[in-house]
Amino acid sequence: MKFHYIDKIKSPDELKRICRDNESAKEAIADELRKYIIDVVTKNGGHLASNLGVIEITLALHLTFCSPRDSIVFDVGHQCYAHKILTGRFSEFETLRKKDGISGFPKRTESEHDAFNTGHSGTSVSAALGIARAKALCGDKSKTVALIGDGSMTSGMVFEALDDVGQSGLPIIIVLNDNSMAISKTVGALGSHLSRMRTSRKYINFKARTNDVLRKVPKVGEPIAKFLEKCKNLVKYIFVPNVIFENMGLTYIGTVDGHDINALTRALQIAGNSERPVIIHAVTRKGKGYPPAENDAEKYHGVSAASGAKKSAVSNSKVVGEKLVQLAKENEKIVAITAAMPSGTGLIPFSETYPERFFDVGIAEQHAVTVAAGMATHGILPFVAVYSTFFQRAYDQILHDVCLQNLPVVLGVDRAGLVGDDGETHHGVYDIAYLLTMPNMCIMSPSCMYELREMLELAFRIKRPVAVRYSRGSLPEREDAKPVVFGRWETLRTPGQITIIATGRMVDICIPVADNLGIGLVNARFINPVDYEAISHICRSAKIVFTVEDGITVSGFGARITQLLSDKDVHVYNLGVPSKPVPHASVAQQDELCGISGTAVLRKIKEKAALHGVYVYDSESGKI
Ligand SMILES: Cc1ncc(C[n+]2csc(CCOP(=O)(O)OP(=O)(O)O)c2C)c(N)n1
Repeated sequence: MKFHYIDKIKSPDELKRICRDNESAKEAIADELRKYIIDVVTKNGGHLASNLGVIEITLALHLTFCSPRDSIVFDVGHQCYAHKILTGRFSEFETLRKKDGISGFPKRTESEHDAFNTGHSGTSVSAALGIARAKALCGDKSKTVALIGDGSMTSGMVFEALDDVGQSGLPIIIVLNDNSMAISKTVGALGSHLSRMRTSRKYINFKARTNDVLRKVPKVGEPIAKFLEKCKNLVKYIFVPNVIFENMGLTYIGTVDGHDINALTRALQIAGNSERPVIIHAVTRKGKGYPPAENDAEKYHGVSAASGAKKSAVSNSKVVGEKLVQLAKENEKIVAITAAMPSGTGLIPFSETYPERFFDVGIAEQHAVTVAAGMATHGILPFVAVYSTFFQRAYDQILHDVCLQNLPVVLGVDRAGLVGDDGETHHGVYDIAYLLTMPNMCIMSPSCMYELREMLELAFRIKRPVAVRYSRGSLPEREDAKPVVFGRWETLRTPGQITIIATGRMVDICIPVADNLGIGLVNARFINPVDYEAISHICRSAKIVFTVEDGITVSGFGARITQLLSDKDVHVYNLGVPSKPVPHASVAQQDELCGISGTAVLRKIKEKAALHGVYVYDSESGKI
């Protein structure tokens, strides 16, 4: 692609210089950024609509402030592409989300302009306040800005942060990017409040114009205008729905057209000169400048590589959603809860079939779990569908509100395991480790679609806390799968001197390995409770046991098996995700990196077999 400006911008200073010399350059740069982002995201996959919506805000931020001295914190961070391009990463942007390429989220290790690593919603205001507090302690007068969407504003942590911002009085600047969308439409009372503010603000502007007109009326006009001026605050509080931010101690500026660079720059300058916390309410259009994304911002929130649109293969989430509709038909107590991700978690069919039994609570995973617990105390059977990585937020709620009370809440732990190009903030590799610490928690781990469906059914029957963890994408259909029985594993290849115990997605990877080497393979369908009978059967012949999981090995499933076999004369090796961040790449590349791809598992087994003097026959190479 050919550009006139953006390929030459190596830093925000360069951007400022170009725009100082040429007033019309700003709009041209915005256009070029849009074209470049659409081009790369269509090829590599990534977040499209959100990034197109914040191009003018990003330009205004860099034209007004001096990054990296002034800190810009991106909430979620999925909308940082224009920022990356403008801060010296123009060429690298081609490698977006590719192995060894640049990340789709802010990374402090990638650039000094990335003030704080993000990926999960609702952290920016707390992080910005932390940065501002540190600066205040060090006498540093530079500015701190948080850019946050209206969807992320619904996160509980943001309310905690605003409470603290208000009491701190520190001059942080919050830019609220209000496009009235999270991934889907923003839900909740705050969303409605913002939408009322959008319309009421027009009223205030109208009021100001009325004053101007009145002043021009001879004799009576001036006194009436003055009276209205005095009543300004009164008028505001009568006609504007309660301005929540001002009541919390922040100065509110809004609404501002979020695609008008000059208006944004003016608002940011005013905010930058303030000694107090300020919130700028910018109204934007998600997907701006790309009609398909403007018209269907949900579909274009995240797009897959090459096709430019989401894949249509039958995903685990879709299968879960369909099964849930069927189960809900048979049992009217079943309800479904999502934390702002009805489409990603496959719950759209449920929401359409049973709207009165479907609850989207906003980006509020902690709340989703406790609300489910409350419902469960009154005979309801809630299904809470959340991505594994976001359930991390609800550790205490799962433990304190669900497990200690042994309540029948079913957690649909979606995107469990490695997730690929979103990278380290999005992997679902911790859930086994943290769920294993919880009393009463049953953890099911399907290896194929049949098990996934059966486990969901079982989960509602056993009336206790249950987590069904399923990977991103699609599990295989396995024709020979045996019926699922609570707490029982499935023997796939007869245990011998060497046996693999694999779970979830790893089972399919291990089948060819076991066949190739002629060794045992057991499908650990239940991570808790474990199948003691199967373990003792394995131990009768085993010299070496390999556990394989797509979760962290520290405190994971394998660690549990190692503990259980500690008094047995058997060598146990845990294969899984190491306890360090796994960078963005494809899932296959990440499997390889973590040593859980088919070839890596095979390599490891041969190496350990040789070490312990156990002979294996490699049917592929024909060698012992
Ligand atoms: C804790 C958490 N839950 C869910 C998500 C998934 N997620 C990513 S972006 C997004 C919507 C964010 O909406 P908003 O902040 O309004 O930003 P926009 O995309 O509209 O610019 C959600 C729910 C997340 N990143 N973090």
